[in-house]
Amino acid sequence: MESGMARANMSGIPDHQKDPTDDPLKGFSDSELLELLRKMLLFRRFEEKAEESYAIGKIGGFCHLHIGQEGSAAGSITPLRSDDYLVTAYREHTQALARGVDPSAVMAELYGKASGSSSGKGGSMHIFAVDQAFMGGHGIVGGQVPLAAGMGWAIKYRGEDRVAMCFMGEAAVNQGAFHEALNMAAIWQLPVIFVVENNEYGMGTAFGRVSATKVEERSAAYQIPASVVNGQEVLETYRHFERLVKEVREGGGPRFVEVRTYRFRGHSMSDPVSGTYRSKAEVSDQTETNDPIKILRDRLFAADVLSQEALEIMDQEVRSQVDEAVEFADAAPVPDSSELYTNVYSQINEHGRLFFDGRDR
Ligand SMILES: Cc1ncc(C[n+]2csc(CCOP(=O)(O)OP(=O)(O)O)c2C)c(N)n1
Repeated sequence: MESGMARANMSGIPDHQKDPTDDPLKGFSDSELLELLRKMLLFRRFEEKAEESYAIGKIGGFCHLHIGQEGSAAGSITPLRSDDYLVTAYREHTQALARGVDPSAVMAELYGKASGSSSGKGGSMHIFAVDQAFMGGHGIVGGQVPLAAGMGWAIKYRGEDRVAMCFMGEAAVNQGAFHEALNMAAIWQLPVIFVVENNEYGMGTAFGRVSATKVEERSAAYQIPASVVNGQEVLETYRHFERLVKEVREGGGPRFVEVRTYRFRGHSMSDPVSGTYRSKAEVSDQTETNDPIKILRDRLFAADVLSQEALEIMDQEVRSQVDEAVEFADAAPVPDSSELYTNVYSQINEHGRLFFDGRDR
């Protein structure tokens, strides 16, 4: 890892909007700080391995990496309770890990294996772990947003004190489904936190080129309180979400958060890192100065919470965990061909005819 650096406020968030903490480490125990670092390292190493496995043909189909956005996943999901719903888009490997889904089950899913979290039928974009309230992995931009409203409604109907958290990229805020869902969430005051991970680009399109307003202004029409947080600062992100989760759990109604972040890789594994829509210099500048892992690492070095040696041990442990996930995925069986006919709406009956809900079609 490279050495530390002093960092200016690169998030673009005016200082007056930031959480008013003098010392970002304040209130965190050493073990909480190290755990957040370990999580982000796991996410990074997992994604690097997925990248490698994709390059050698072990993973097929689409594969969108979250490298550069680890602070967003660790900072927002860690404050949730394990029974709170999580629903998200297709850049979700690390969000599943943050929820506690076994890295081996996630890697096996990427490999399309029967031991994967969706039995190898979902792949990279459709990781599900319903027993852990991880409600997927959705490939249609904005498609998960109405589902989150449904989860919020179910929570309210059953009188539970759970929260539903819904992630989306900034491009999703131009979708009609986004507006319908926010409107319903506001009318019924549903316990949903809508999280826009703004990594600046929807595929090759800078957000500013396709939006008449800023992301943070998008919930104003529905009077849902909005806030902005710098996702590259995991501690700030954690504190921000800790407060929001509490407010929503206590019946405060929906919230809307823009997490400012940056994607260090291409849109997906089939796209170049920079392409024609952003310069190599921009990407290398962000990688050097706005890496959530380096930022926390340097804070922990400076506060004597972490030594270089302890970091190397932690990194080695995380690498071993990821290697085990790859070995598991490699050795796992592919789904049986009979599985082609399960988990679909229509099924084939014993006469070879399609049926649905027990009726012939
Ligand atoms: C309804 C719909 N339209 C278009 C696409 C094609 N598409 C896939 S990803 C993407 C960009 C989405 O960007 P963003 O929501 O910002 O998420 P990010 O990839 O940056 O995480 C588009 C347009 C799609 N999947 N669904």
